[in-house]
Amino acid sequence: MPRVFSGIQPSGVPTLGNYLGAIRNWVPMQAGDDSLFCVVDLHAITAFQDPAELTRQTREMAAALIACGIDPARSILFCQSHVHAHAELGWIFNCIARLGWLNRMTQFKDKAGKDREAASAGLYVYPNLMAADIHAYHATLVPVGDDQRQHLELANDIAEKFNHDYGVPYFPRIEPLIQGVAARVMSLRDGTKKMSKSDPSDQSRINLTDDADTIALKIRRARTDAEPLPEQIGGLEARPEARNLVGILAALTGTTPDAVLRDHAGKGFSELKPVLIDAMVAELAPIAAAMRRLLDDPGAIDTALAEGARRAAAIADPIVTRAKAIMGFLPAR
Ligand code: AQP
Repeated sequence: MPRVFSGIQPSGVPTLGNYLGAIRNWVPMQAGDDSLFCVVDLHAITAFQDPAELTRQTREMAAALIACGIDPARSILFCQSHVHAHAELGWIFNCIARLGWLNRMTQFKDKAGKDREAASAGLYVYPNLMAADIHAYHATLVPVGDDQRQHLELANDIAEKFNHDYGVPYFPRIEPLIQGVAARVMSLRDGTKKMSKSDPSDQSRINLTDDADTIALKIRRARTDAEPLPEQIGGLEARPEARNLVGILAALTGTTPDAVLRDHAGKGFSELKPVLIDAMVAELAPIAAAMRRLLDDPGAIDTALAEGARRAAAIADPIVTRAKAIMGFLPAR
């Protein structure tokens, strides 16, 4: 069984995009010490986080993962900053990755925006830390949304260069697992932009904590067009918002966009949106309720994360220590 690693930033409330593109796919991959799910708080601070908010959002993210079905007894659920191996291997990888590789990362360009000079250095080297998150466990299977594909290619380039430079096949190749029709859920306001938890507009996304009325309002207001729906997904090529909503409905109902369109061809969004709202509320309401229950006992969340960190460190520490020995660091006594 390959070891699985994936992470999510506590940079806001998890969205429907995080859920359909990543978290939901993690649930069936739980296999004890071979499945690691991480709240990647070191990644979150690549953009400024208010300290009190970071604490709150980290617990909230852990609660969200448990509410979605990640069971701390059937996998390792932990917080990135609690396991020092991540930052240590991240630094080593800063020295392995080439500037030319990082310059090609499209997510940095998107997130840094126009004023690149003002972006944090952490945002720039973020993919190196992400590579360390995975390689610190010799994990080989990484379930992520489509936006992370390029970062995983870089993680493989880093591993290859390390192995080549030191002449040891130490870090294994990793396989991205990008699943399903909702690997990239788009903003409800702009079908060309991905749905993000840190988007300034709350109307652009569905949060896992949104109640039924909020979900209904956001979907009713979601940008669409006045054209009737075609019979096949190819007919939505130039209609990104329409394609997005059809894709979300397909993901929520466990079907394909073409099957959704077979049921709704010739109809408009006034008919599709209520169906979408019902499917979304049915899926998300139990998650929001479970999150609320879990957050009533923050101590229990902290205890689960502490136990997860202890188990994670027991795997990562020897792997990073061995990498340092390969590089010739004088062993610490
Ligand atoms: N819109 C999306 N559709 C499908 N999958 C998505 N993911 C994120 N957005 C979408 C996947 O969710 C996992 C966790 O992502 P992350 O929190 O580590 O960082 P991100 O990709 O930058 O997510 P956000 O929501 O856009 O966060 P912010 O706004 O803080 O940058 C990843 O597997 C990701 O692919």
